[in-house]
Amino acid sequence: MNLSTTIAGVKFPSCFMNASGALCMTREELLALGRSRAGAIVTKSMTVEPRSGNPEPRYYGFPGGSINSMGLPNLGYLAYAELIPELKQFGKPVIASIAGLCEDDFLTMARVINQANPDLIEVNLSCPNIPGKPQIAYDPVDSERLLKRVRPLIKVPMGVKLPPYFDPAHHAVMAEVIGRCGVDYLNLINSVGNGLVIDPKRETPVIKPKGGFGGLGGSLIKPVALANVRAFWKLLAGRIPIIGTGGVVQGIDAFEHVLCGASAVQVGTVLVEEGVGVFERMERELEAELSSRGGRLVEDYRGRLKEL
Ligand code: IRO
Repeated sequence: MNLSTTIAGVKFPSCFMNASGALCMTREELLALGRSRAGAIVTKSMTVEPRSGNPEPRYYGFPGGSINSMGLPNLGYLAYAELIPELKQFGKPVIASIAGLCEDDFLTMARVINQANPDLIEVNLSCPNIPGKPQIAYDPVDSERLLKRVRPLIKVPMGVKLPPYFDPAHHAVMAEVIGRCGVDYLNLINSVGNGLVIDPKRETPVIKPKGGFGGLGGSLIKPVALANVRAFWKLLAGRIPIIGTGGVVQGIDAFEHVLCGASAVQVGTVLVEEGVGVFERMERELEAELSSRGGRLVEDYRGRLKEL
């Protein structure tokens, strides 16, 4: 069966790929994604300077999902610019994720990363874990200004990674911003920011940064992710392709994202837990799901949720 998909004119051999942040910071991790069945290689969000990130423990997995406050550990954009040509040799799309600590950082990185020619560039407006820095995409005015400044510097398709929104009015405002800024695809959603998981036995949070507050991922956020994919798919009338991220643990979760409007899905928590073998399992599971329904392509089901 063919699980390939196309996003903003770029062909992906499989609709499954890593979520930025999951096993994609070092050269070795990125090469392992290249060798795996992942349909793309997505880099860790990069900053201008290399960063070691927040103090540990900063990631915790539990049965329903995960919490993280990594704090943008990454090699710095110049290192990723150098790696991109090597990553492109795997013959699948390379998505470079950029996350500035201020607006000008996005411009600095966009210029250089664009020169390195990844297949797509993703502007991360939704990191929840930098102490003292709010998620940019929760401010539509800041988001629009930033996107309009960065857009002309990016010649490859430009995506935007958004945080979850919890009110239809917020979906509507951001969909209008996205529609005005030349965005080629959306990635929905980043982790659900500033949750708190505690260990009652030790009477402590499970992670150290920010008093234990961190971004939630995994199964427990799937309904939030699906709602955001669906809301933006409808508001933008299917004109802007969507990568669905959040709660993709089994093939059926990917199918649900597709029904809501996703063209591809990303795997975060369960990739960290299972390693790169997860892509083969997900492919098998989604193939079984599609063939049991008589469809052959992701395309056959995209956006086709039957509302009651
Ligand atoms: O803490 C992180 O590095 C992080 C980032 I940049 C993000 O976009 N989402 C997330 O859950 N963690």
